[in-house]
Order: sequence, then structure tokens, then C-alpha cells
Amino acid sequence: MNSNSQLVIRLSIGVAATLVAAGAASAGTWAETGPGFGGPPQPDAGNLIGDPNTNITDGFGPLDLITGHHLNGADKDLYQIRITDPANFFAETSGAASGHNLALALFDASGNGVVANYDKAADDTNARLDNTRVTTPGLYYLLVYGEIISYPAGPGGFIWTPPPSSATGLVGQLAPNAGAGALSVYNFDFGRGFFASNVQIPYTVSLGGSGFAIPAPASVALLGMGGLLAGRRRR
Ligand SMILES: [Ca+2]
Ligand SMILES: [Ca+2]
Ligand SMILES: [Ca+2]
Repeated sequence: MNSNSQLVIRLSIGVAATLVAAGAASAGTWAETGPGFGGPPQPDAGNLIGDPNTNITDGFGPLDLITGHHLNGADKDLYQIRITDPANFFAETSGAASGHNLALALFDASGNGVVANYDKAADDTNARLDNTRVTTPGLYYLLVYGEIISYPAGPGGFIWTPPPSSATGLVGQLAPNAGAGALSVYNFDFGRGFFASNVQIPYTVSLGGSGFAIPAPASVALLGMGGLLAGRRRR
């Protein structure tokens, strides 16, 4: 092997590694990133717009799946996504662990509430957003949180009214409270139980009509794939 081809392989592997580091390893999937937190430590996304740990998703093609963890069921994880096709938009959690109760909320690029859902059906602790209240493509923030301790709020109070204690089956696509303002804080509402400390509870969110907040140019993705293939062929 001459030095030129070694250089090409090194560059190709470098590009591929960069894409992996950028979260583009699995097409269409974003895994929660952030500093290790809890025990066992898991990467943790921030919970407010502008938080350096809030996950600004980037990658190539559609965004189909987000995977993450909630520490003690009361965590709040904020992801910036791009809704590309409102007619086909949905976001749905799955795998809510026993005792956990997932909620989803969508905010516009300025943090104003668009829609929230606590329970996708009666007696179902997973949550689902559909496109009832989503009509415009663009950048949004998707909040995945536990219906346990705290709820998103703005200067004017809760953006969506917390569900009554012990309720499941608060279904529907909920409009934000008028006058709440943009997401700026989480208010407390001790309406639900707790998990033991340092329990990391996994969740997944399936998405439709969505892409990464920062779309990778197709040329970069192809270069990365070409690099992987070149590296494999020449080994
Ligand atoms: Ca988390
Ligand atoms: Ca978090
Ligand atoms: Ca729920």
C-alpha cells in the first residue's frame, strides 16, 4: 500500500468517526447525549432552551427514533428537532417502565408551547403527539419528561396544567395555557410517586415527519459511507 492510499484510508476513517461522534452512526436515530449522570451514569440532555446540554440533533435524512433515559423517572430531556412534513408528524413513546409515566410536549423554536400529551390512551402511561396542532414545518423542541415531579412553565405559570394526582388517561392533544409564556423554568407539583434514587429508566420516542435539527449534507454522508467501504475493502 502506498502512502497516498494510507492517507485516503486515514482521512476516510476520520470522516466516518466524525459522523459517528456527531450522532449520525445509525441512520435516523438520535441517542441522548450529555455529561454522564446518575448511577449507573447515563448521558443526560438538558431541560431548557439555551442549556448547553440540550440536545440539538444533527444527522442525515429523517429522524425516526430518539433513545434516552430518565433518572428516577423525574428527568426532563429537551431535544431540538426539525418537523419536515407536518401532515405525517407524530411522536410516540414506548416502553414506559412499570411505575413510570411518560409525557411529551412540543415547543416552537422560541420555547412557546405548541402541544402536549400526558397519556396516549386511557390506562396507558405512554404519550403520543399527533399533528392536530402542528401545521408548520421548521425547528421545534421536543420535551420528554416524567409525569412525576415537575412540569414545564413560563413566566405566567404552567404551560400545561399538571394532571390530577394518580390520574392516568389524561388523553388528547392539549393546547398550551394562554399567558404562560415561553419555557423558562419547571414548577413543582408533587402529585406522583418516586422511584428509588439512582434508577435510570430507558425510553424511546418514535417520530414521523421529522428530521434532524441540523441536517447533514448528503455529500458528507456519502463521503462518510464511502470512507467506511474503502476502509473495509482495503483491510
Ligand atoms: Ca435524561
Ligand atoms: Ca435531563
Ligand atoms: Ca403518561
